[in-house]
Amino acid sequence: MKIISVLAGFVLMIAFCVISTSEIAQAEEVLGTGTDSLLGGDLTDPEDDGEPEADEGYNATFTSNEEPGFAGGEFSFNVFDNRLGPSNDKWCCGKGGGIPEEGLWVMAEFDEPYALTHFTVSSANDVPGRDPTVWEVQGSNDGEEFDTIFAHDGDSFWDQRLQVVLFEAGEDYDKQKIGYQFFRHVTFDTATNPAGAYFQIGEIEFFGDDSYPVEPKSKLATTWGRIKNAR
Ligand SMILES: [Ca+2]
Ligand SMILES: [Ca+2]
Ligand SMILES: [Ca+2]
Ligand SMILES: [Ca+2]
Repeated sequence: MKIISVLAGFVLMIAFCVISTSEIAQAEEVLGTGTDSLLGGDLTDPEDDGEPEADEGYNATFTSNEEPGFAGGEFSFNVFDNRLGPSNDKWCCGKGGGIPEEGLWVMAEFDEPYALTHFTVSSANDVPGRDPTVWEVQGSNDGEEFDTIFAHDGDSFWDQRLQVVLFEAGEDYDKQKIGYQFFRHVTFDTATNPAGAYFQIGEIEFFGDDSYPVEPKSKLATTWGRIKNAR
């Protein structure tokens, strides 16, 4: 009898451990809301001293296929202005006619390759229906052929405005084995696309490790990126 109850207790203990482990290993983490909840010091501006309106003090060159620029509007580079807030602190609100086949993307190019260790993406201040629902973070070493690092197709991650959500390698996407010199965020859909103003992102932070070499086989992997981009 005693052995049976000891065994039963043991089984219960294991079950409890398994359940709590799966809860601990939860996906993406909400860090909070507002500028103060950003991690800060990401690869694009390790010193957090960038002057967005002048596009100075950044360690990356930014490009985008929609509203490239920081100054004077709700342009795409505002995802790198180190701020969460209304109007000029965000990228909003999408091209007329809806999101194009290639998605809406904003890209940061660095002087050297980094393995993406973690990143944050934050919602902006407008209605939740404008938050990305189908989106990817992609890496490249020539700015033309891209590998998909993280992909999401489903509900929005953000349940509050100006909310900072963290995604980590090894938990939310594969631990990276190669470095990339280019990283971009691509949005393929939102809940309100393509009606009216249908898109927004508050801020993006990329963090990486520069000790990873670019592997030659990454050239093969780009075939997948090309198929994805052509869909
Ligand atoms: Ca800087
Ligand atoms: Ca930043
Ligand atoms: Ca701005
Ligand atoms: Ca911003």
